[in-house]
Amino acid sequence: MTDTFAKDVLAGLTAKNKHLSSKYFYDDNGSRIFQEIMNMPEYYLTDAEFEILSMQSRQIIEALEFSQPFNIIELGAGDGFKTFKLLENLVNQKIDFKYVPIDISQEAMDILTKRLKERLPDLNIKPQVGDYFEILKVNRESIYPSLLLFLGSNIGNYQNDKAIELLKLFNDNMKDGDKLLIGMDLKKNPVTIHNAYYDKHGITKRFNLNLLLRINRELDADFKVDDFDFYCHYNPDNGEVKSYLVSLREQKVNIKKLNKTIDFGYHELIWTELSKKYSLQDIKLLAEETKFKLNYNFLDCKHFFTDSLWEK
Ligand code: AVI
Repeated sequence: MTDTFAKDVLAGLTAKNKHLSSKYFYDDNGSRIFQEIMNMPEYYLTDAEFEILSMQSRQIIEALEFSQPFNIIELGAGDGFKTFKLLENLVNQKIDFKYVPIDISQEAMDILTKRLKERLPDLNIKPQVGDYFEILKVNRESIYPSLLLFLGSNIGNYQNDKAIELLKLFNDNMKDGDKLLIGMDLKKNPVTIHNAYYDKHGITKRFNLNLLLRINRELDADFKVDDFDFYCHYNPDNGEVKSYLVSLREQKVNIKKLNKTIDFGYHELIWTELSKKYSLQDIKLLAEETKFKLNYNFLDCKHFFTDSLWEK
């Protein structure tokens, strides 16, 4: 990771418009801050998706129309436990399925497996650590149907062309009739979205600044985090929340491992994250463009979020 991390940081900070990828937010400290974000009342996404998966699990299972046994493969499961209610419902109904959570973090997989085994001793769980696509390739050979889970609006962190590429890759690695349940945050009152990301407690600011601390630690840099601020903006016209770090003065930052000094102008921005919001029409078009059939949108009661069921 460090090699690609170094390369990406160098490319991003020497670009005309500086940028860093939000995929690098999630070191151990960043993952802990993200848990704090998910616990904030303003960050409605977590509660909305939890409501869908707990209140509508029966309808979701029925909509799969799968013969048994089948597989549930969760991409980027983390240790978040968000799928618990869905799994609990399946286990209680004595449905024959195998749960395959996939994540790059061994630690996250160990925690998730331990917690699930304690609470659902009858669950057939086969955790996998590694690259999604290597594992999905193996799944293609399975004689059983599969449901892929890509929850939490993770797709919203990809720029449109990358999101299309990723969804097409999912599609290529699925069998005809396999399903994808994909979590997507919906367009809504811009004030609600603004408050979820520009939070008054400054937790999202800490989440962003942690990336500079990570560069200091892993690439031997001398970012002074007090000399940077956080800004984010929701554009209701295109559904994009864009997050930035802002240099509070003209300054130089030395990154020893890159052998590079980076100049920052007064108020210069580093773009750190895209969090895209969708209309139901946007979702239909995205499914069509990536060769899926959209079967059903499972919405929460406020219509803030959807777990959208797609079929190959
Ligand atoms: C992980 N991802 C879907 C989150 C989001 O809402 O874009 C990450 C996040 N960034 C700021 N707050 C939460």
